[in-house]
Amino acid sequence: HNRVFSGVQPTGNLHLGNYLGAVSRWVPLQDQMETIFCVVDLHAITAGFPDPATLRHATREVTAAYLAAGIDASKSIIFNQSQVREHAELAWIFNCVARMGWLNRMTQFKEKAGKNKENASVGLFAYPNLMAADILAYRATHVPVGDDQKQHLELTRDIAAKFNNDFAASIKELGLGVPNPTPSPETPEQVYFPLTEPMIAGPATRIMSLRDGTKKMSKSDPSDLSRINLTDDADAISKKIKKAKTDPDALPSETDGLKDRPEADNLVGIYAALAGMTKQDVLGEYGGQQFSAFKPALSDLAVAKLSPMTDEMRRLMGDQAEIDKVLKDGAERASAIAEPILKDVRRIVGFLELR
Ligand code: AQP
Repeated sequence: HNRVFSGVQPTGNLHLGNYLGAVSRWVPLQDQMETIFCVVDLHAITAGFPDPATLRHATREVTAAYLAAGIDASKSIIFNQSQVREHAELAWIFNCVARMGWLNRMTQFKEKAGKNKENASVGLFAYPNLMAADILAYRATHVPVGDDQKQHLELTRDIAAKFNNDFAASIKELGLGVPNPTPSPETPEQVYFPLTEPMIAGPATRIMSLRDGTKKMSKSDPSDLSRINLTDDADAISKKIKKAKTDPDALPSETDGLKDRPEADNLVGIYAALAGMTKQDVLGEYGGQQFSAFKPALSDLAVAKLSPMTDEMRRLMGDQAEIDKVLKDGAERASAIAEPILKDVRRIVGFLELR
């Protein structure tokens, strides 16, 4: 059956890109499928260990953001990655499934490691294997993410396919497979892992920096003016939108007119996503107007949408015990799914069972 898995790293303030590209899109899925949402703290140490107190704070803050955005702990499993051991264990097995050549092609590693590749952590390089383990420890079928994660999702499918192939005989012998939903002469009849589908759609799959329309909005951008944080108050939001880079022209009346205007395209996309409209609808309303008129409208909309969430996050952060309880309960429910899957995987691979 359909099962959704997704997550966000506790590496700093969540921003509008994380919200529109990921978390906000998870909310309606809760009523359609089984949903599992993780705070991926094991990923948060790959680019250097944050200060331990900062990491603890960020883990709780991301949890608070999930809850404030409308993720409901009675409908979804909300948990913290390091509290479910199966992620790390399956990641190790996947380190031995994935090929160096596959990981060498990952553009995010190249971007994050920068010029100093020799000094990047091994964890940063192997990050996509851990992400595959996050998803496949639940045999999840769907992963809603922003556009930047597309390549990692393809790698997850490659890992699942290679595992299914390499262990086809063992899977069959143990009777642990399910019929291959996409049969072909080259693939086994019985498979263990699904080929997970990415869910990347809508006007906000890639929110760009407010300072540079060619760079994605990101937690690690040194300029705080480049992003709207979910913890920003109304004044900060207005100031950042006012200062957002634009070109001097009026907004076009058709989406075609946004080509080669990355900053305009980005602001229209943000408006569309926040209002639940298409970009064309936004241009139908604002086409022909100057940014001096559009920006205040965008500010008002952003404040109206985000401030109730910010208030709720602040309230939740005042009750640490409540957040920790949500995570504990979530970890128990997540483990109940992942433990039997890892038990199968150990048998498939040939590890002796503990008796
Ligand atoms: N700019 C973005 N537009 C749309 N979606 C985005 N996502 C991230 N940035 C944008 C989506 O948010 C989810 C969680 O991302 P993450 O925190 O796990 O890692 P990230 O993609 O590395 O996020 P950042 O904010 O860009 O952090 P840094 O600066 O550390 O790299 C994912 O679904 C992602 O697609």
